[in-house]
Amino acid sequence: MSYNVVVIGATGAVGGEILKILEERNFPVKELRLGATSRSAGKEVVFRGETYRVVETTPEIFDGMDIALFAGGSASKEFARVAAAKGVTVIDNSSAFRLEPDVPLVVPEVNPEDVKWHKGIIANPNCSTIQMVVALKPLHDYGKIKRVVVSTYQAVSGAGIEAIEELKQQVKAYLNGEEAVPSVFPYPIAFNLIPHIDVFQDMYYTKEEWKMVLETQKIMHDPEIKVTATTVRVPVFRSHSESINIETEIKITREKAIELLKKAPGVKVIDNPEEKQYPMPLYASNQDEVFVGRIREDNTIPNGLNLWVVADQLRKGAATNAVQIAELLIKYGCVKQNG
Ligand code: 11C
Repeated sequence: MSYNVVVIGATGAVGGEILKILEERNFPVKELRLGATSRSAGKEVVFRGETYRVVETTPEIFDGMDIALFAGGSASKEFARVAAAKGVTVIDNSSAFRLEPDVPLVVPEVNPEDVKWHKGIIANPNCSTIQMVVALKPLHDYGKIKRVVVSTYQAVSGAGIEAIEELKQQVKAYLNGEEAVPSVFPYPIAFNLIPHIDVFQDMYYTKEEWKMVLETQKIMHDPEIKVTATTVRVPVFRSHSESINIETEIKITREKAIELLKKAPGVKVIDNPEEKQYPMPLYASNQDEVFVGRIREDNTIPNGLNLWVVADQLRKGAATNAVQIAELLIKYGCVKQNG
């Protein structure tokens, strides 16, 4: 069986990855439509050797479609409920619906069954949250995590195609002795770090930091799990890295953590200090696994563990996770066919 699929935001960083991944995973696409803003309408995109013209997103684009993949941004608020009302199953990568009680927030390695209770929209979590929960789930199942302290090192592509260009331009400017003029970010990002992602909210934390708290609790079905985050933009093009400290109810040794993580779906352990082997963004890019290394017990508390977690946030942190959700929906028979 194959499905009519519409991708909204098809020309952006995540939209482009969604198309690549649908193709790579041989997703059963019958008809494909591509929507974007009026600015990107008219652009051409090649999918499975055929050229498709991107059109401006309007309510009509959803007519007769079975699955809508929204890459993120303001189109979700405007059109996701419109699409769902037409019987289209929406997988949404924006933050608009993630905490709505009638919307499952799904990471297939963690809470796959949640897709079954969707009411038309399934939310794809924030990229920083996805890679963290994939790594934490096997440890939580074994030792019950009480508290998480995470600091992120987030690539510029998390902020879109313009941010990638901004880093490239600033590196060139710096090397030419010219001034690096910021536009996407509030300060130069080349040869700098910016401890500020998204807007500031309650208690001087940013929205990105609150996402990591609230989304983790929802995905893990554990409102008791305490998470505190510091999110930082770094001059890396692709793949987010995270330093994660956890405190568990039951002690997890380094050896046990390695054993649990090696068996966990979607995780690849790279942890060989003698050979200088650990995950790094340069090598995680364009891959779908969540890479975990630098696994060591925290000797300042009885049941503490430190981890270093790296993943391609455009793939596992966004597009791959969204396509995996679509595959789960098909597997569980949760997609209405309208075409
Ligand atoms: C970043 N994590 O790196 C953000 C982008 O909630 O899906 C993802 C925003 C989101 O800037």
